[in-house]
Amino acid sequence: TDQVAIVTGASRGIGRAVALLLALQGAKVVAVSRSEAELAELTCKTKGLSIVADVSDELDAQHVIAETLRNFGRLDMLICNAGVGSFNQLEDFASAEWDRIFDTNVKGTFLMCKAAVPHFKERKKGHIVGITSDVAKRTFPHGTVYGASKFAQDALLASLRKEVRPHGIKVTTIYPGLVDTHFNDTTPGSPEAEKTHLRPSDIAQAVRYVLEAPAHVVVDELMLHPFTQEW
Ligand code: NJP
Repeated sequence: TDQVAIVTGASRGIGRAVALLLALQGAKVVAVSRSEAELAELTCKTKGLSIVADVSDELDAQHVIAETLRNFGRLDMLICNAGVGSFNQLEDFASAEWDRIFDTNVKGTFLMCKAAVPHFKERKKGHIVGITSDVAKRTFPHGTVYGASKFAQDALLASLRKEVRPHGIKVTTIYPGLVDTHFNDTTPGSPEAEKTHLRPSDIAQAVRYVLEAPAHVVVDELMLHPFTQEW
């Protein structure tokens, strides 16, 4: 297809795998992150567009949508994937770390959707896919800040689903368990992680699946875990 997709957090991990798969499927992919060199390398493969932007900055978010429309004339899919996390006992979290996590995971999703929805409404068509986490539906020690951000991101997307459905716009939330990425400063590719974690390509396949649903079907929620993960 010649569909146009924005993928945030595309420089590595899940977002990169989603961008590569959608490009392989024939989509025009707009890859977004703060890392110019990684995006340039990715764009060589996707033959799409890359935009250096911070999703937590309103002007950046607006710029991403405007540049997409200027280049391709339309937007079909917005994949809100950019996210950060860290884990600690509550009293050891710096206040600035709360801001970093909420600004990226919650405000970033809000600002990207806010910028995209008017265009989707105009076309009476569009699909927003949010990559949240299984921790949007469970709690655990050291997960106070990250978990709160993912519950908030999940609530935002669930409310938005009801708000935009009358306008022909689909909202899908994907809840991954452990995925082998650079998340929280980890290094992917260890033999151990192969047994305990999903691969970014597993999430990319899930994104492809929900995007390919026929017009009369919407996948509201999709949760995936490594078979070994108890949660
Ligand atoms: O992590 P990683 P994942 N503006 O670190 C980008 C969720 N998740 O792929 O800006 C724009 O490899 C960053 O790019 P850069 C998780 O919460 C994960 O695992 O260049 N982009 C990079 O491309 C998150 O929502 C696991 O630093 C920003 C990307 O985000 C999503 O999966 C489990 C940005 C992060 O790549 C992708 O994370 C789970 C900003 N302000 C949910 N800040 C897991 N890995 O186990 C960051 O349940 N990025």
